[in-house]
Amino acid sequence: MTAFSRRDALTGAAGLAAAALAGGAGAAPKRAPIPFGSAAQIETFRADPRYRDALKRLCDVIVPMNDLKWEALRHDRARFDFSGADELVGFALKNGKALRGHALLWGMALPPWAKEMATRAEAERELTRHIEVVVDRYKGKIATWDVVNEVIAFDPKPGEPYRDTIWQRLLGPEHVEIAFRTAARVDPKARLVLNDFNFEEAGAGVAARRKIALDIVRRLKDKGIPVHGVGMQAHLYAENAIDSDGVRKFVGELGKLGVDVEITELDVIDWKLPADTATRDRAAASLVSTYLDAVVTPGQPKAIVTWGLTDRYSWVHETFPRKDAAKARPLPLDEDYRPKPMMRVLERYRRGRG
Ligand code: 9MR
Repeated sequence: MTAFSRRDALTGAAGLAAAALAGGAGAAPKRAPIPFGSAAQIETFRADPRYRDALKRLCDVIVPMNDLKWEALRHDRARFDFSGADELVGFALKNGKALRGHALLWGMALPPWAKEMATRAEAERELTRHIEVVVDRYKGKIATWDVVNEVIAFDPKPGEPYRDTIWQRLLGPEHVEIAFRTAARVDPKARLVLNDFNFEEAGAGVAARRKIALDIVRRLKDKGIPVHGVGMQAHLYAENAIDSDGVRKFVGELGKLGVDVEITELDVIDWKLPADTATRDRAAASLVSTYLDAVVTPGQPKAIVTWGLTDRYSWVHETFPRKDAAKARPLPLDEDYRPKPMMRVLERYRRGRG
């Protein structure tokens, strides 16, 4: 297989499984099926057999939620700890799932020693070595990497496109290039992605974020550094409208630069919606449908990945607690693993009918 077709297939067996599904009973597919996946949290994966079963049953793609972060791999500076990552990668491969690796460079989830790095040389040495060791270990197993995560400033000021992180402070804008260049050198067949959040709302700040993503991709391409995709996290706030036009234009522009998108961390933050569960579930499904419609109009996302599968476990519970006693319902399955309306929307795309 050529590098292109391998990357293009992304999910191998998983893509074929989705294609087979698309050929099943019911309406004909409108487009190529889009592989569906979820992030998997190691503690829950170990403790809850129903969680493992849901990953097996529903996913084409699995993303270790936290175990490929520096905090997990590098708590000890001298030694890499691959225990959690190996367990999830092994499970995925055994069950014919594709893998996304998250994330080679991030300003957060760093061990204390990494936050104390003091010189440019030290940061470059550690970053390069980290990417060499990690990408090499999973070469041929992890097809896609979030090479950089959340490097774009939250609310960018003119002339300050990058988020203030240890990497930006010590290496300047070059941190992005070093990361992509190193990942490409170690696994030339891997699909390399710039992953970030909030490309979907209206407003000048979000428009600036989209422009910065386009600028980064353009600059990498101009320098001959491989970049294949932009990961749109899509933590969707239920109280905010989707800027469908803005999303369509963004995905279209990326396409012109020769870069695909993928949805990497989809969930719905429902803290401001009324407590009634049916109302919330309908609103979440409708928001996800509006969002995905905008993304697929100009593009064919390589994958749609949710940040967990069941409302039983989600970062949204702690980070966006509701004012009433109701529990957040951010994900496609409810607390008892029953599919919610959002799951039906996702299945449509997985079957090529979205
Ligand atoms: O869901 C993740 C949570 O379990 C971790 O404690 C946290 C810090 O590592 O990261 C969460 O995932 C984040 C992802 O890695 C990047 N985008 C935002 C996600 C939610 O915070």
